[in-house]
Amino acid sequence: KSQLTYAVRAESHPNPLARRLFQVAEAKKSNVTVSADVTTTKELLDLADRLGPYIAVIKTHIDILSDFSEETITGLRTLAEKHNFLIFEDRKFIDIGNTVQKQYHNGTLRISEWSHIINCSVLPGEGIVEALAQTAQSPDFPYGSDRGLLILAEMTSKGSLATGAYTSASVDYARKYHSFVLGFVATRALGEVESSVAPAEGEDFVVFTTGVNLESKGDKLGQQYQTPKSAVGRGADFIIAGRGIYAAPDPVEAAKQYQKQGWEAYLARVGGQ
Ligand code: UP6
Repeated sequence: KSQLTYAVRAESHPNPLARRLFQVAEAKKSNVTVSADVTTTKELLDLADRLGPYIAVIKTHIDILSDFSEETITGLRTLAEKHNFLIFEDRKFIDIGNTVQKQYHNGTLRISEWSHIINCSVLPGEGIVEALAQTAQSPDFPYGSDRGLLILAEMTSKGSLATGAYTSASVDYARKYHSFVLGFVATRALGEVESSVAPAEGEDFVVFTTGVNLESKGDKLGQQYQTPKSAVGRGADFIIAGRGIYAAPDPVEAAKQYQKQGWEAYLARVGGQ
């Protein structure tokens, strides 16, 4: 796990979107990603506007909206600018390269147009990462270096099979496609994981950790939680909380609390620098 501050990482990171991510965290003193798993555009934009000041990233599941439209896209983009946060569409691409290229760029959801960060599983093999990188790095792609990929290297649900060789392959492909891969969705830093690809000098993958909740140990469908402190201690650079924030009696108060705890844990990890 990184002992460097976000400010240092923002200066030295080779990837422009990773630099921006760390700049946002530093500027807002927040490593919180809110998982805004609501089902209407109005609820989504309302949450984004109210929580905007306290978060670094908003994570969407755009395909759970019952009324996705142009208004959703315009609203998200406007609020991302207003509050200086980035957008992460948690689509978890998992298919052959030819299909994911079409799901990512254009299509009904037009994900490439509005989402800075996307993620994929490496279950299909290396080709999925190659395909997404190829689309985003093609000369015709209009959003250039403002887009990046996280590899879903582990999952928080009970009995997850995203372990062992799967997690190792995640690290391999992240290293191989490091110009497009920002890092991982994982429960911990993965620097120690066995990999057949040698790390580049100064390798600095960003770790996003889901399953963060202050109150609860899990849900009835196998979700397993850890606290912000535990997640950041294990290497999370960004903590992702959904129900812990949006389903709290006062989501703004909850967001502030996760922001405080996430930031204190980060300061402790970097040694109060
Ligand atoms: N998510 C997980 N675990 C994973 C990967 N992704 O929970 O391994 C996503 C879920 C949801 C959010 O799809 O959007 O993170 C967690 O929500 P919660 O905090 O309400 O449990």
